[in-house]
Amino acid sequence: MSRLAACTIHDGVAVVTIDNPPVNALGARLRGDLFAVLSEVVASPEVAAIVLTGSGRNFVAGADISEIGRPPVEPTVTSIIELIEDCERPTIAAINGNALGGGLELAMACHYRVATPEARLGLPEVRLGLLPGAGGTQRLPRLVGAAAALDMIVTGSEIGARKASGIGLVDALSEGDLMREAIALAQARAAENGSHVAVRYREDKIAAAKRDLAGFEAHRDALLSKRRGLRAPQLAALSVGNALTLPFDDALAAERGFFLELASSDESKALRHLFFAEREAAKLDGVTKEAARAVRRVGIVGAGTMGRGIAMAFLNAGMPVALAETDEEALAKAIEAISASYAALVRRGSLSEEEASARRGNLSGSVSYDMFADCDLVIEAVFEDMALKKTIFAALAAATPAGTILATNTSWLDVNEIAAATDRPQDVLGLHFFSPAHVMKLLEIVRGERTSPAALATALKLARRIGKVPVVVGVGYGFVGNRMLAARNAELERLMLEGAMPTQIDRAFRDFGWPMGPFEMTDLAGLDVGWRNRRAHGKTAPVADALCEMGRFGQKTGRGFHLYPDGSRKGVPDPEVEKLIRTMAEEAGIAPRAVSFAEILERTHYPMVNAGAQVVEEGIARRAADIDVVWVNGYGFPAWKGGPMFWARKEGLSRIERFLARQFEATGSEHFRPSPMLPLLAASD
Ligand code: 3H9
Repeated sequence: MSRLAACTIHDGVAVVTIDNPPVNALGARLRGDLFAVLSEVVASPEVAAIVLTGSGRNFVAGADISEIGRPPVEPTVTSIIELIEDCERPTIAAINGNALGGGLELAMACHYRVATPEARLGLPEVRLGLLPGAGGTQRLPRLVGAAAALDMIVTGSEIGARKASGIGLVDALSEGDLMREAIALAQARAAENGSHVAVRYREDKIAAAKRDLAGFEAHRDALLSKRRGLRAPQLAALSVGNALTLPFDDALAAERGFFLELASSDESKALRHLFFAEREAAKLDGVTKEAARAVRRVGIVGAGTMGRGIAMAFLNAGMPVALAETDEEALAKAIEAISASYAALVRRGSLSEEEASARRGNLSGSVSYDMFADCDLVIEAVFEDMALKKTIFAALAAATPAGTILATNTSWLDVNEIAAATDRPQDVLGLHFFSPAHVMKLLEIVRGERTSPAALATALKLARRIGKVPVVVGVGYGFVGNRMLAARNAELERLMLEGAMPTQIDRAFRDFGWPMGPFEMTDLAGLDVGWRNRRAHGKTAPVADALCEMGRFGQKTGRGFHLYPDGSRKGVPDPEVEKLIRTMAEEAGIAPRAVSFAEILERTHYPMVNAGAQVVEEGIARRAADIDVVWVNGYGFPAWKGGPMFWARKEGLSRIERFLARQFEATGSEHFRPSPMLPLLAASD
């Protein structure tokens, strides 16, 4: 078996290279090889200095996430770090790419760090519900100061090498040949013959932070106030604070204790589940990355809210976009609105004028589909009308050469029927964006019966290029997300009539971890949208319909399920709505009663899970974990609960099944009919 770490000697400098594709994660086998190589090098009298580097695009992407939570296997990352740190000869990390988590901790064990300008550095552990567990919370503040360390560790965000060099994390940037420069630095430092101070002994930045403890605490509290209820950021901040108050080794021991606590927490299990689920969701049997076609220019039909958001998603990724509308006025309005969005970002300082004008320059428009002739992908984003969509697709197929992918942004409709309106269904698929399309991460890629592997490969590759998290789903009313959303919301009207007021229901959802409750969400989106849809399909929702008849369309009219006084965006309970609900309940002969938060959650979330089981049963979702990715990235399901299907297993599938069966027997409502797939989810991913 080949070794995952190897050493070569260059004029007395030992270059130790880590080679553990795909990302050089510090799994048990690599740790064993690295420890063995380093032990030899450190003991060798021939070696004047050591350079540590990675092969490929990564220095080291951190601990092997799949091993976290398992019993530790020697040698640990900490023993490797001690080996490097105790070395009296100069040690240099040559950072050739991502140095993340345990990877950056390894680099900080070295005396010096040289990086390529493209390298990215960070301690993203909190994103996995962890904290840096190999000294990161102690060494980073010693290099960059306590405030900058807090920023990086509590938010988990990475920084580029230039910024890292500005704050003292990197000693030198290598604009040329990294290895040559790292070896030259190693030789120069070795020739100095002086002592090399390990990071753990550098106290000047710690002393500076101690002089302004109040400033540190204020900064910490501001960062934590945005992350209430999450354990990892709290412990991470506490651990950085220990750098100012405890001796190094005591603070290190405390960090270790926090790491072990977090590694077995539900929060971390959920976030690690999502890490792998997102990567699995982007893979498809029989579809290789190589099959993807090049996409140089994207066309969009329909420049309403969705069309504009989709256009911005591509413009933001530096891609040219051609926008089509039915008349010049609507087109001009859309182009103007997109320009105004960029101007607002420039005013706020989050976008440079140069970048804004590059994005505007990439946008063109027309009322004719002729401009789509040189597009590689055209996305239709008009309203949900099957006849209209079919007409558009027939016209698009005629206006574009074979091979141009034709996508619909439909949220509900049958992609196979739309594809059949063209003479090349193999080029047709669904690209379901979520509003606002340039912000929300999720992209449901809807695979039609005849969609070609090449079209799917292209969509998957493109999704990553524009920063989306793709999930491939099958054709079915509402696909995965909206189908489950309908099930989640099916009991809301009934709950209100039984006595749970909108404010109470929203509160129960927020307490669960949703960013907003279902009525706050509807008030934001506008009640009229659902009302129009219900009328079109002969459906009713008595309370919501009555509110619409009163002209209460939500935030935009200042009144919906809640009241929004003086243009406020935060709703307050409205006695008029509560009175209306009580009157309607009385007319329907429903006696009001106290409804608990637990009941609200069971009657909304269990049917949602049940619908999730149904979409797996029907093959619309390939696996339960895909559903979790959909809900966390598209609907605001709390990531630290891992998504609805992960959460359901924790909640107890048999408990959910029993509840549904009881409700189904009592009410006969279809959304309560337990899916036979439900108990099988225990064994699925
Ligand atoms: C840590 O370090 C704790 C320490 O403080 C404690 C030490 C004691 N482990 O994302 P990609 C796999 S916690 C295992 O598609 P990219 C990934 O699953 C860790 N596997 O590539 C995928 O596998 P597959 C802190 C990992 O180029 C493949 O590699 N570090 C790991 O778009 C390619 O991944 C992090 O949180 C890992 N650490 O992005 C960094 N990383 O092909 C996590 C990746 O089978 N990683 N894989 O699906 C990343 O952010 C990105 O992967 C990275 C590359 C930016 C590195």
